Amino acid sequence: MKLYGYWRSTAAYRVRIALHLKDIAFESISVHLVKNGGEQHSDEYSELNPNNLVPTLVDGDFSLNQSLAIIDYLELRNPEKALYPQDIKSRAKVQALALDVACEIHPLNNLRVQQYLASSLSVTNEAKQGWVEHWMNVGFMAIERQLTTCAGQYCFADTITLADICLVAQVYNAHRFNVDMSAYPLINKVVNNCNQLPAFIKALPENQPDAQ
Ligand SMILES: N[C@@H](CCC(=O)N[C@@H](CS)C(=O)NCC(=O)O)C(=O)O
Repeated sequence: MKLYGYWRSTAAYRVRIALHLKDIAFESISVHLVKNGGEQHSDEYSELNPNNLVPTLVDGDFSLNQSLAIIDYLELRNPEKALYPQDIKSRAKVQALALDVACEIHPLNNLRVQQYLASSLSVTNEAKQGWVEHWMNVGFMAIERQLTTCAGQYCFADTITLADICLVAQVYNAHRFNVDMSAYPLINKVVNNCNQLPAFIKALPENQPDAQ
C-alpha cells in the first residue's frame, strides 16, 4: 500500500494514524505542498488525484482520495482493531465528531484557502492568523462541549475511534498556528492520552521521512 502525503498535512496525518493503529504496512510518498509551487499541482499527481490535495491511498490498482473515505476503506478491508463503536448510535456520534473537525474546521484553514486570502483578497498575515484562530475556536468550542457528554480517556468513552484520529491531527495544526488551547481541557486531555500511544507517535509529522 502507498500513501501519498506530506508530513504536515493534517488529512494525511489522520490516515497515517489509522494505518498504524491497524498495523497495516505502507510506503509513504511525499508530495511537497510548497516546493515548486506545490507538487500537488503537478500533472503526475493531478492524474492520481484531480483535487490536487493529499492524501491519496494506492492499494494495488485501486486509488482513493479523501482521508475519511480512505479510513472507512481501511476499516472495511481490515476490520480488526475497529475504529468505530459497534452500536449504531455510538457509531453515528463518533462520525459526527470526526466530521465536526473534517468539515467545520479543517477546510476553512487549508493551505489553498490561506493562499487565496493572501493573494486574491490581499489579507494581511495578521488578519489571516485571526481567521485561522477564529475558525479553530468556533470548532473546538463545540467539540469541547460535546466531549463533556461522551469523553472518557478518549473522545468517545475509553476506546480509540475515528474522532480521536481527526482531533489529534487538528490539535497538532492548532499548535502549529499558535492557537491558544487553554479553554479546552477535555480536548487537551484526550489528545494527550492519544499521543502516548505508539500508533500516534509513529504517525507524528516530525517522525515522517520528509519532515524538515
Ligand atoms: N477533505 C480532504 C482534505 C484534503 C486536504 O485539504 N489536504 C491538504 C493538506 S491537509 C492539502 O493537500 N492542501 C494543499 C493545498 O491546499 O493546496 C481530506 O480529508 O482528504
